[in-house]
Amino acid sequence: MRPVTLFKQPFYLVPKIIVGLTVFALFTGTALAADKTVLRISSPAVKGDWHAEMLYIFKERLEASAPGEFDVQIFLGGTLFKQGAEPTQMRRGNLDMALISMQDIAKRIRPYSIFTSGYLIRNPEHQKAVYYGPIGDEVFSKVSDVMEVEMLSVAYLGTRQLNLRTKRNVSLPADLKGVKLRMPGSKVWQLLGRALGASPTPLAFNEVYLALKTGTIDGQDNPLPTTQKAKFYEVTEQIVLTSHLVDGVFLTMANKTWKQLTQPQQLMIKTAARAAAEFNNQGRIEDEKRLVEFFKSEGLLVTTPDIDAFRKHVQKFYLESGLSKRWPEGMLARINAAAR
Ligand code: KDO
Repeated sequence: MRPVTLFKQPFYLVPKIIVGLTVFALFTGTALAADKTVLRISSPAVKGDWHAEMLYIFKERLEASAPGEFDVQIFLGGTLFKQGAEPTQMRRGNLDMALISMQDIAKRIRPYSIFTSGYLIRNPEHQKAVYYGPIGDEVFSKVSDVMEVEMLSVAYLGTRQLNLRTKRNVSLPADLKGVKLRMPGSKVWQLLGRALGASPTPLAFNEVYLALKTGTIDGQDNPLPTTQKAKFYEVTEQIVLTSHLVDGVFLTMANKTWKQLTQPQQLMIKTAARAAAEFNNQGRIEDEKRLVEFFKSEGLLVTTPDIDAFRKHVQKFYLESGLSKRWPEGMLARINAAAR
């Protein structure tokens, strides 16, 4: 009787086959992953904020339109690179994509500080008219030449409003005298803080919550959806609806990465980037309509100052600042006249 031997061979073979298949799958899997173009995106945005969520829409759309070609990896909260470092990291070849701002761009291309002025862009539609028209064509090509970054789409970041740690009567810019207002860390941002009448202090976005909580700053400015998603309302008492900057961020790709792609791939990336921005815009605009009620329900005081007085003060401040002397000839009129 040799029944056992009957099963010997299959039992030996099964583990071998499994090991063999696993090794094969691992190798082919690795090969497939290696074939994909990895696109790493960095942003200080917090999870749940619209411009963070739009990155997942970008990933979804791109990976669906080019199955197996791309592996989009998203890093939020400034965990990969800190706020403001993205353009340099893209130029150095350490990062493929980022959301960058005109304030980032104005650090390298000084005349573009014009796009960072308060009370200039009027609303999200005007913003699109500016950047998806002849002005945008000119700006995008200059940014590509100077900063080695391809501008893919513009996303409405929202309209920036003041958010104060303790209640204060704010009707005019003079009422902000001495208020330690956190602004992001670059010269043009600091100028905006001064133009509003406050004492600006630079701080990275991801440190703002703690600074508000501990009282190292008196306030911050951001669009309402960000003030909600970053939970700044938990550590502040008032929102002042100054509406001082219709803000935007640009989804961008390092030229180093861009140039390695085929034309059809570039087209798919632009299409996905535009769709992602549109998703952001719709969500954010809706949120801005409903959030005043939300903040009130959370116990915050929401006030509206004399916006005309703020507008006049801020515009005069920019025109009289040294920055405006470098603005491109005729650009102010072109921006004001931009329409779709
Ligand atoms: C901020 O630091 O206040 C700011 O709103 C500036 C924007 O340009 C952008 O960097 C944004 O932060 C981040 O994406 C976080 O929302």
